[in-house]
Amino acid sequence: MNEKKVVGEKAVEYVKDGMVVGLGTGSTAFYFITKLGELVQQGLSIKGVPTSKQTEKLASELGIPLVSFNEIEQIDLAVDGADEVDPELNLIKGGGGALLREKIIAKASKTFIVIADSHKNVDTLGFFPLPIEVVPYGFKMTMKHIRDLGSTTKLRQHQGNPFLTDNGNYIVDTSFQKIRQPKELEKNLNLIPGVVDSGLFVEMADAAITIIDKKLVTQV
Ligand code: ABF
Repeated sequence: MNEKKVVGEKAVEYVKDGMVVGLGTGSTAFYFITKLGELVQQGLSIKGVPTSKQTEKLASELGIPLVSFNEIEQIDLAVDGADEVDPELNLIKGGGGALLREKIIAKASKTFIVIADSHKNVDTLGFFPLPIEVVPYGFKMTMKHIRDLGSTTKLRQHQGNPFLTDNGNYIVDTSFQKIRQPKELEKNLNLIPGVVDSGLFVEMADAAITIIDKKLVTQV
C-alpha cells in the first residue's frame, strides 16, 4: 500500500466547495494536492494558500487557483504532512524546511488536518531531529542558546552552503531525544532571540489521518 497516497487522498473528502484551503508541503501533501487538482478540473471551486514555493509551483501546474495569504481573513481547512505525530496529535514538522509558513497557515485555519503514514506515529516526540528556523544574524550564538536547553545542534546544509528557507533564514536541526513536555520546550525555544520558530506544533492539529495496523484511521 502506498500509505502517503492513501492518507493524502482521504483528506480531500474534507474539502468543500467554496473553501479557502491551506496546502501543505512534502511528499504526503503532494498526493492531497494532486487529488485536489483533479477535483478542481472537474469543477470544484476552492482557493489554495500554499505553505511553500515548492507547493505554489505544484498547485499552479495543476490549475488550483491560489490566493495570497494577506488577501484572506481565514483559512477554512489546512492539510499538511508531518515528521512525527504523538498520541495527543502534537507534531514535529519542518524536515522539508517549510515549518514557518506551515505553522502560520495551520494557526490561521479553522481546521488543521495532519496526514501521516504509519512511520510517523510515535509515543513520544523527539527521535526525528527537531528543526528550528533561525535568522542568519548571530546564528552561532543562537545555536549555543539552543544547546543550553539540552540539545545537540547542526546547521542544515545544501550543496555546501547553509540551507536557506523560503523566508531567507537558516534551519538548525536539533536532537532533544525524548520531548516529554513539548509545550514547554516550544515556549522556551521561542524565548531565544534569533529563533524564528520551531517545528514543534503543539495542540494545533484537529485530526490526523494515518495508517495503524495497515488500516486507514482518522484520529481526533
Ligand atoms: C512537511 O513535509 C513538513 O513539515 C514535514 O517535514 C514533511 C513531511 O514529510 P513527507 O510528507 O514528505 O513524509 O509537511
